[in-house]
Amino acid sequence: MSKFTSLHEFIMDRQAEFPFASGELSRLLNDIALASKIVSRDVRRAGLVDHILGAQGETNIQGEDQQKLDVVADEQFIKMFQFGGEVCGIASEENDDFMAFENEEAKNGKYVVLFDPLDGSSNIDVNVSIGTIFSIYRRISPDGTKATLADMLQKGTRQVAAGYVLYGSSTMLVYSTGHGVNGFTLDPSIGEFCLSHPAMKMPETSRLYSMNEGNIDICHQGIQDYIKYCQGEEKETGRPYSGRYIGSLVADFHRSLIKGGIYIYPAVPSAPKGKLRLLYECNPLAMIAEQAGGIATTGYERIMEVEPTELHQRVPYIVGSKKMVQQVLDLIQKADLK
Ligand code: P6P
Repeated sequence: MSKFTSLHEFIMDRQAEFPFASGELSRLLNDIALASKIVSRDVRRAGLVDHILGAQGETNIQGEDQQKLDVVADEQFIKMFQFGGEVCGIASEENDDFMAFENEEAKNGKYVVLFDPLDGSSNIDVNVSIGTIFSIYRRISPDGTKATLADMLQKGTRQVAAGYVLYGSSTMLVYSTGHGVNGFTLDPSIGEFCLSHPAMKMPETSRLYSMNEGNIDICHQGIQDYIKYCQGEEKETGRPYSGRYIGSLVADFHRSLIKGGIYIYPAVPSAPKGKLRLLYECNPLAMIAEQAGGIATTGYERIMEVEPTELHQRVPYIVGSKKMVQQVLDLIQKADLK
């Protein structure tokens, strides 16, 4: 039985590791945890929203407009960032443009946060796990001025922290500040995130692959070759691979982090640059993957080295166990040489 460590205690204990250990990043991480608890409560009630508390788009019995859960989550995080005192601006999957906060509390904020408030929200109706993904940068524009687009369009290598919240069978918050990866599970009976997965390491290999195989015939030949290998067409002896695809990025990624595996969302004709977003999906998970010993790549470039050019930029995404991703890269290179 190990000692109970709350997220708050853990952050304070590790504060000295932060490059700017003046407590600002600690407070920001605690703000994210608080907003996540509120979103977790709302997610757990989602099934009631449409069927008992009033359908989205209608007014509920309190006469309140029933909003889509991802809009509610987006507003929850934005409010937390805007008035938390550490953030001068944000970019969100739910908002076309970035937001430069102008209120008094935010003008001295030293950080910007890019996030997807509720990724996979189309799965809510079928009660499948969903997640929040966040990426934190130091602003590059002068303190005290309005946040700029340049603050948002920074390479993934410049993230000071990144992580995700998985609203699954339990609610977990997993994050890194560049000193490894740690996972915290929410104990709803006390409303605390408790350190449950210290020093997380992604297994170097596994037999779990995760891809929407509806794309198998319309993606890069090297990826087709890899999936066919996993399906056993060219494999010697040994247990077959298993396909696992939840269709919720955070859930599929989290499984790879715990059990090992590879997640692939390639470029396809309907999404020639890939489907997933660089800034608030791929980069934060790439930081977690690399900090845990994994790899995250477009197939040709390290994800965190991709130069951002626009907020909602998409990239092909291959992320997971080192040996599995390397095998895909080798097959892509081999296919390109033919
Ligand atoms: P497809 C959810 O919409 C999402 O952005 C990710 O969470 C998920 O991995 C992917 O899209 C699923 O996409 O095309 O397989 O339905």
